[in-house]
Amino acid sequence: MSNLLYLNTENSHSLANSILKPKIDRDKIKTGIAHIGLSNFHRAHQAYYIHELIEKHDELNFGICGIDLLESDRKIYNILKDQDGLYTLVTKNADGTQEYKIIASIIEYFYGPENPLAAIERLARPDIKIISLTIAEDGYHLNETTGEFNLTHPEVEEDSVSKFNPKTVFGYLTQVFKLRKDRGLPGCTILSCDNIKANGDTIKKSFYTYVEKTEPTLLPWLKENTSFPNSMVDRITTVTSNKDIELLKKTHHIYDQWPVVCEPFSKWIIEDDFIAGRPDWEKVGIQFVKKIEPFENTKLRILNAGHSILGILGALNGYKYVHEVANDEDFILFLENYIDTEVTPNLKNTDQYNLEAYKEEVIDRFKNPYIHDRLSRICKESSSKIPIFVFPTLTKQLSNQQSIEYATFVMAAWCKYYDGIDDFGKSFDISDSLSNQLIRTAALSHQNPQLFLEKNAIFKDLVVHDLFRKRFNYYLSKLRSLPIKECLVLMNKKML
Ligand code: CS2
Repeated sequence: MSNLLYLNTENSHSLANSILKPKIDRDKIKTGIAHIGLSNFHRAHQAYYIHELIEKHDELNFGICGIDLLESDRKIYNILKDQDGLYTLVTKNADGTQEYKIIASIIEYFYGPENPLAAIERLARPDIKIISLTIAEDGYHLNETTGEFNLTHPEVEEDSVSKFNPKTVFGYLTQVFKLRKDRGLPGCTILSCDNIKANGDTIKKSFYTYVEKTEPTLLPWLKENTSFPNSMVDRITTVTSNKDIELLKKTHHIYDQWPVVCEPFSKWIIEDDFIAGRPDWEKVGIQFVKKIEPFENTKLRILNAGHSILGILGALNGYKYVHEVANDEDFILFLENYIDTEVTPNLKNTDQYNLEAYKEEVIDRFKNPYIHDRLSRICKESSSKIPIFVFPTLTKQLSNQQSIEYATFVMAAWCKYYDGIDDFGKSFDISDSLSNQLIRTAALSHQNPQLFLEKNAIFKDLVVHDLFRKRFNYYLSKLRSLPIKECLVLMNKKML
């Protein structure tokens, strides 16, 4: 393709005006945030907000230093290095229009596996006021049964021995704060941006547990010099496809090796507890609250659970994308019934969220046919998502002696999902760190459905509920004898 521009600083000056090219003088930006985990989500969310703040409000003190810690992050690290941290954010609207913007807020990047000490040294410098994280649900290493930090996880154990070549975020942060303390430097805020319950409290508790075991004399200093606000993050961000890369070449003559594709909706609510200061995020629409809990519960139990439910049920029917499932009335009616009957009775309307309106908005977002959000993304690592997104609803309903029918049906469908085959006989891939165990126990459940519940520690206390066990057996036997679509039609008519 002629006059194709490789995305980097030099070429960004000659970009066509149609692609909202950055109106930012990057030389003037100072780093104030280090972000661990340069996921698509981070690039569509926090890095976007910081970009807006720099571009529209001249905030120059909170540029981002990106730090990747996983082997699997090598590719994005290399690409960002190649492209001077620039990438294109493609927002796909529900009416088929698209907006493009080159994001310029990531100004430094480090790759832990290549040079852990360089990453530790960078994080220890006092210009960094916030260390934020998107390390995904499984990056927190929580014990599947107790929900507490898993000190016996192999990587955690390894980190406590080989301290200067850490694998986990806990190993890194310990060395970072040890350096800050020894050098008489100030602490900073640790801001979790993952979809886990009380994400700030969780990382704090896990980190303290790790430090207590490995570096106990650091703990009192940490308690004085760090803060851990809870936050609720929201923007559907999909897996980038080759088509997205090609389209950018065609429409804008840009070769961006990894653009990010997301929906127009974006929200971020944070508890205002930043020990070393923060940007004026309110200017770009970020909200600050005293207690995150009602906002977080609503989002995790409606949006994220809704996603997982459409993902699991849809995969059994051979669907590939969220919008396909969300535009199928039988599936969406089931989801609405689940939300109305079993989720919203345990949530509160807030100034921010009218639950009925929130549900409708979420379903409209799922229906956006242009973002092509894959079910495989949604179902990936379900074993660390379902306990956060669905179990609280089940537990609440059980303790209030209210309906558990829809949630239990979903659990039975989740078991069937690990048979790995849809109702048309086509197999699909399963990607989960517990996949061996889940597949094995799903196979055992053909003889005895209870084995799926009993042999997967994630079900914890749910297993003791006779009613849950009975209904699980019942729905699993139905799902193994009827196609999912037929089951849903009957469920929706209350005839199953
Ligand atoms: C999804 C989330 O991973 C998942 O299962 O539900 O990534 C979801 O798209 C985001 O939380 C939206 O804010």
